[in-house]
Amino acid sequence: MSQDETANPASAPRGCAVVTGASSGIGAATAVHLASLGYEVVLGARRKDRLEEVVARCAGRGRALPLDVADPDSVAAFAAEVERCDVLVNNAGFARGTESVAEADEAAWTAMYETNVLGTLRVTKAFLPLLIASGDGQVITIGSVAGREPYEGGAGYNAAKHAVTAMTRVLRLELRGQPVRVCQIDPGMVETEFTLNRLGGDAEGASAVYAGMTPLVAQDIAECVGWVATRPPHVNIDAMTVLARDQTSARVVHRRS
Ligand code: 8X3
Repeated sequence: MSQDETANPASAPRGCAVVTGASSGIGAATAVHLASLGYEVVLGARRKDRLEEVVARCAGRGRALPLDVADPDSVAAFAAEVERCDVLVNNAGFARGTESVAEADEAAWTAMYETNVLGTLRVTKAFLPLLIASGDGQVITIGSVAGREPYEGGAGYNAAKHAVTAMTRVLRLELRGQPVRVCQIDPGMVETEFTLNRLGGDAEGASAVYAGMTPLVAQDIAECVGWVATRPPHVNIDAMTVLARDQTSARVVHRRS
């Protein structure tokens, strides 16, 4: 790819991008954005009906496949349907609960670990051969500020996302000499269904999280993914933390009264 094409990504022919958790939020916005940049996009998620709605916004360059990253058989079946992968966006993940360590719900911890950590591992493992074969593969994992900075009430999610951060860093080391770049993008507060899910559907609680501040939106992170993906092959953006201007660290937020 020439520097000119990099500067004007929409004009460049692209390869194939795989996006997990693509039925909503950051995953959906990323799939649509990568399609707008010219990528053929394979969208994976459990909710096939919602995936199809996202595919309809992918300019004819999207394909929906069922995927539950917490299920090894589902990951294997998903990967078997994909012949080419230049960019893998590991986005599937969630938080559940805000209990203290003393009150920790082990089922919630297990579920978070299963999807955020093992899910990311399974999908990455499944696609590494295609990424290497592409000659310029990229793994872009959506981590979280929670994987960089622990906060009270966040232990289960903090632990899972810190594990993701560790895995990303190890992968980067282990792929030395291979034609695969590895990046982790760590968003802070992004207004999506994330918080509503974390709080078990408590809409009032979820809107209080963003009260008086301006959070990021999914498109902000999608554009970061697109920028990382379209750097020239010799450039590896190792990590990127993206916070709203009002959020100065994981739990320090400026709110207008
Ligand atoms: C989401 C960011 O601050 O809710 O990954 O943990 S936070």
